[in-house]
Amino acid sequence: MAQVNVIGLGYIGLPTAGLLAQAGHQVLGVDVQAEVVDKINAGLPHFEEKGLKNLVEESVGSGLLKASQSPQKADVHLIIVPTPFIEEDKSADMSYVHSACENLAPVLEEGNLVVLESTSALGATRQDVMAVIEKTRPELKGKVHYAFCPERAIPGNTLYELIHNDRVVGGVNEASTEKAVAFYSTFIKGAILPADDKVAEMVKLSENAFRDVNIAYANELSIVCDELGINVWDVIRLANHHPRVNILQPGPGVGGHCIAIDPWFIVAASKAGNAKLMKQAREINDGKPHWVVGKVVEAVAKTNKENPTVGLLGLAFKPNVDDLRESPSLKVASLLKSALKANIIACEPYVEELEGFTLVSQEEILEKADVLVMLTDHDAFKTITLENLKGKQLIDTRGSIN
Ligand code: SAJ
Repeated sequence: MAQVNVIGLGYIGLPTAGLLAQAGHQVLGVDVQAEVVDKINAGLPHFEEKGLKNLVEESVGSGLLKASQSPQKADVHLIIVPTPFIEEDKSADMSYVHSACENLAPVLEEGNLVVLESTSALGATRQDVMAVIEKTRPELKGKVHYAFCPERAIPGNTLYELIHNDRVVGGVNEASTEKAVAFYSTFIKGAILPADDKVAEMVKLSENAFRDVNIAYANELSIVCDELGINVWDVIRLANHHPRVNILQPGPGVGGHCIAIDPWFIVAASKAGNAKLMKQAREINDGKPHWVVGKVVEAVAKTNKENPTVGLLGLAFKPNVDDLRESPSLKVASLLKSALKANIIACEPYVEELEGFTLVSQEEILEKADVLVMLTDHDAFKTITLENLKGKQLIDTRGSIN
């Protein structure tokens, strides 16, 4: 068993640190935020995720997981820090990765393994990790192993997916790949698939771009069907009976911090402009909230009321989570505020308060709304019946009510 530094204790870093400790490794979780470190040392996670509370309590209790603001000497160092999206030039902000590497460099020793897990632009393993470390510690050139190993876990089922999903591990040379494969095999039950760093980086981005392109197809189909007066939900349901067809679900757009962002890194990397389909898919999915707003504006006009009420169901980026990051539902809500004179109210069971919005209960929204817009189909909304919709206009972006 190894001594491991997990740098970055966020949505993936903390679960990974706990799972490593559970597998018997001695883990130091590193985070720049003192309050996060203190909480974890007290055995408490700082965010909600199924099973995480028990895992952190047990790992800290057994002495195998400790947290600190700075890394120590270890055999393996995993970098799992945020790489925020820079809207202006559609790039990844690698500054957290850079500072993680600068802090790590002084404790690194010959033979250590450094793995980048954060979603990154292509080339990051070499440019943003290896080169940054070698600048501070030139004497370690060629003596430290470097690899990229993207995570694939879905929020809401992170612990299960981290252990059971197959993982791609790409080293900067064969020895690095072998070392990383051997390490991940100590705690992952899925297959560990060897690659090189460039392939592994592209695998991560292309998985999310694949999904984005397929959702764009569903979103485009929904707009075409709407124009032609055809029920898209029936079309998809029936088309998917074909053994080789699996059309995804249209919605108000694509959100979250992964699928709506990663394809841009491929688009940016192809300087010759060859990533045409992926770029178009991004634009289709980003355009969907605007299309939904147009539909709501039309519906409001049809109410013939001077001051109608528009009720928005769900603001999170996908069902049954509290995450509002890059949420297309929230985008629709914000656009409607400037597009309409109407009263806008919203029901978001996973959020208590939200600046700039009037959040109400499901009961109240069903009572007051003249136009009801289904944006995020949380399970809680499954109780809504046709009876509830009498006298109202419905815009159902998820096809979950009609
Ligand atoms: N969506 C649709 N229609 C669909 C499926 C999804 O409109 O048929 C929308 C959702 O409502 C949401 C967005 O797409 O707004 C993304 O949701 P998601 O549940 O598909 O994915 P994420 O963003 O939560 O997680 C993704 C996953 N990647 C893939 O499925 C290829 C996850 O496995 C990755 O680990 C994660 O990105 C990541 O960290 O990259």
